[in-house]
Amino acid sequence: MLGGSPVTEPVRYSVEDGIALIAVDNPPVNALSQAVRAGLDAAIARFAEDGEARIAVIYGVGRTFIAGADIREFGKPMAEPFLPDVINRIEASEKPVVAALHGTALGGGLEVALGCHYRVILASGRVGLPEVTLGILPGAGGTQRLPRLSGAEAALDLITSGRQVGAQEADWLNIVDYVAEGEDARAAGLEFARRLLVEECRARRTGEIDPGTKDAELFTSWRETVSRRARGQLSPVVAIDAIEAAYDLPLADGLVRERSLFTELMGSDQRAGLIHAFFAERAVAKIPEAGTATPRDLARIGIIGGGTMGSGIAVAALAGGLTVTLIERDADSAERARSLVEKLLNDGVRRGKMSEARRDALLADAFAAVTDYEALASADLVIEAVFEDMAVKKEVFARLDAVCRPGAILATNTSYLDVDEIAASTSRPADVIGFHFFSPAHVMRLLEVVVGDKTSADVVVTGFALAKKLKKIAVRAGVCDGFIGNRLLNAYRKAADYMVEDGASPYEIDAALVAFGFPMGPFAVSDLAGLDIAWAGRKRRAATRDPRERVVGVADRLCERGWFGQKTGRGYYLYEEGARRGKPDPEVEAIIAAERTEKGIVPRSFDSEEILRRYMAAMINEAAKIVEEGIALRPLDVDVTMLSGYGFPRWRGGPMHYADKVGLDTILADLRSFAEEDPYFWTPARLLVDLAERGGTFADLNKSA
Ligand code: TC6
Repeated sequence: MLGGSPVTEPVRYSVEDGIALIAVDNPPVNALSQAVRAGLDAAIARFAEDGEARIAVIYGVGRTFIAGADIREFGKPMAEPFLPDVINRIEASEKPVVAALHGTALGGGLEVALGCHYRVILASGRVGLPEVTLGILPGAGGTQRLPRLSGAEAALDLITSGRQVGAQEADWLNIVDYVAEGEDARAAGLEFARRLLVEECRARRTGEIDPGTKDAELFTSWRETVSRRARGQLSPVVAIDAIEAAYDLPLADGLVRERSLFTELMGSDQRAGLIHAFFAERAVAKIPEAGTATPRDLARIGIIGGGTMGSGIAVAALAGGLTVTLIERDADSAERARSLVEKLLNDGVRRGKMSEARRDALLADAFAAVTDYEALASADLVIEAVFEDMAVKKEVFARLDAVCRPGAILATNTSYLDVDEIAASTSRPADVIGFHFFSPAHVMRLLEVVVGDKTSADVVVTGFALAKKLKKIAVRAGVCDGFIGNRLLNAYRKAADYMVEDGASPYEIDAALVAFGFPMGPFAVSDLAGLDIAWAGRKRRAATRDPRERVVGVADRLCERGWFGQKTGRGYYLYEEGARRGKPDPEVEAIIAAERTEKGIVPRSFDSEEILRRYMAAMINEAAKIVEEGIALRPLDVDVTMLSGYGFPRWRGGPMHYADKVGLDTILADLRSFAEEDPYFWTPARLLVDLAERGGTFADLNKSA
């Protein structure tokens, strides 16, 4: 423990050379719990009374300054003292108060700093107001003080995006006064305070700065841009109203306006959905193997196959600090893979994610594309990303089994195939696992870690360690056709196909789902992914298909014409030369009409509400089966899969969170009524029936798991 007597447990007060040191010590991230707020309040009161202290420094103990409000308190009644009042009292101090920032000063943490009179930050520090990503807005003066320091444009940018900025940018934006070298925020704060004392600097209140005249056009254009970008999410748009109040109202009234908008958002379903997503993304790492096994070393990895997927994985691995050896079948293919990797790295340089020097060093020292499997003899992990065919995969695994060292992990990137069957074809099934990446693999955040019957616990935890290195979110999945994500996709795609055959157009369905918040509808997604991939899957499954299953032939008819989606210029949509957005295609509608006629189906109309109910019921029902079978550990694992891999609108929290909100009894009633037409597809999952009948929720299962 650092010196000083406790004010309340997580905040300590001490004095050194006339400088009051106010230490916030609330691991892991110094969140502003009620005890921290009370502690800060008491510390500032004590500082006011303390004749010995002429200036105060607030700093964070541990890895960060204050990372924001305590999110666990959201949704519960708020307890005094309220953060805005604490910050107002800090700002009102007659003697100067300095914030010494390090780590990530976020949300309420940055708002505390903005209420201080001076700010110093370590060069490695970052700041941001990420509240909109949690469905709220900075509710402790951030929307009023940031524009006063940085101007309207910067405040609009930072607050509506929630993006973090590094120390240097924070300095340019006038958010901080000084960037200090070193690793010690306390020391930097002390040194800065000493300078301020020498220069006889006084308390300097952000709230007293004149924000200047409002540029009404700027606000109009930001409203347009942000409404478009937010696509149904409220908080970024509402945050603009709060920022505008900084120009329309005096500080005190602006703060009241900000608080009222904050309170409104705090009560919203979107806030509940986004907070659920935040905690679910962290909870997915809590897996049974976590406490029982240690990850294996991961430095050198091999990748088999340098297509879109293999090269994307290579780039993600290089960016994560791993050495990559990529194997292709011949020299030309290896050269093509190398060019692809180079192109993706160049894209990273262009977008400012990587320096040219780093790219060059990675290509020269950390990457090789070769043809000889022997190059993998010392690899810690090999990920196979070849053609989705069991025989091809088994052949690759046999070769890996022969060349890889004992203890090397052999992973398949299959998106549907049986990981246990692949593992059984090797002499080391305990070392075999599925790592299902999503395309483009260097961008998409999801990694399904598919655990086979024989996969050992340390291989599983290594999968999670790999995801962390690659800045991805790992979700543990069991073995079944499609694991969590693609199995769900299969189910809701079928529901969409059934609606098409019964009378809806693919364009109506896509429009309904875009209105719900998905970036694209399922038919546009199919066009993007390539209809040929799903066609191959249907052919593979045809022999084992249950005769009771309803089969829609529309996609086959398109594929038979060579219409595979965007890449061929035609799929469900028609793509003009080079266009990424398609247009509805009357010929597709004619093909659908012919299919209906052939089956004697009289088309009926579907409104967007029915489209949504059927689509979501299919998704939720399959998800319930996935949880019931233990393929997903908990409902929240399904939510994270859909949020980070399938474009489910984050502010809706994922399908299971959404189901709880709609009510499981409502979903069950829908399923039972749809089951009257097609019991094979719509019969409700046992788990869903059980939960609905006893008034339970998926959230209950998250808590008890
Ligand atoms: C706000 O401030 C509003 C103000 C207005 C008020 C009027 N609260 O992410 P990690 C936990 S809104 C409670 O794995 P990292 C987290 O759940 C808030 N708990 O670590 C995890 O717990 P577990 C604005 C929190 O090093 C543990 O800490 N602030 C909070 O990868 C470690 O977290 C934000 O939105 C919190 N605020 O990243 C910041 N934050 O171990 C949100 C974290 O039991 N936080 N925890 O699973 C972050 O972005 C990141 O956590 C990080 C650290 C960058 C601070």
